[in-house]
Amino acid sequence: MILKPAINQKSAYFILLVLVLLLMGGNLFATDYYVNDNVMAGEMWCTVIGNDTNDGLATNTPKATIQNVIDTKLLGPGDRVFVDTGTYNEMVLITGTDDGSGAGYVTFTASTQGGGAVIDGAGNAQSWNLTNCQYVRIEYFKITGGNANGIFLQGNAANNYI
Ligand SMILES: [Ca+2]
Ligand SMILES: [Ca+2]
Repeated sequence: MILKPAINQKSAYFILLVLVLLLMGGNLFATDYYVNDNVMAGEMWCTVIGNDTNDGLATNTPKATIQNVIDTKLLGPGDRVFVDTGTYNEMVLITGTDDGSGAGYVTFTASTQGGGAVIDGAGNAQSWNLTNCQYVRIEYFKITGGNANGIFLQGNAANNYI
């Protein structure tokens, strides 16, 4: 009889806490990823060259390609992918599976040290392909060599920041 109100109050606080955490949403559980090519020269973050068998979660375990981060991880609001100095010969395809939301962008940030991060689209139709994805931010990249389109947006690709 005495305990019951106390338990109910605890339950109320717990529910309130859960609601606050839910409202904070993706940003609370946001993850940073790191990518580096196979050359160490003027790196901004990474301490070793990249390898797609790495988990990409730390500066000493970077992945080698941006696409491998997208393909092996589930990106969501607030997540950031730091792409270190170097040249990346790939077409980066981002879809709604790995996009952000009104709660936060998925951000791809290039190194601004040394020669920066260059997406070399040679041999690919595009360097970046955003298909049916929203709230993706792409910043500081240098884009070269794309056959047709440096950055290609199609489908419902609104609210992106490039
Ligand atoms: Ca994914
Ligand atoms: Ca590098």
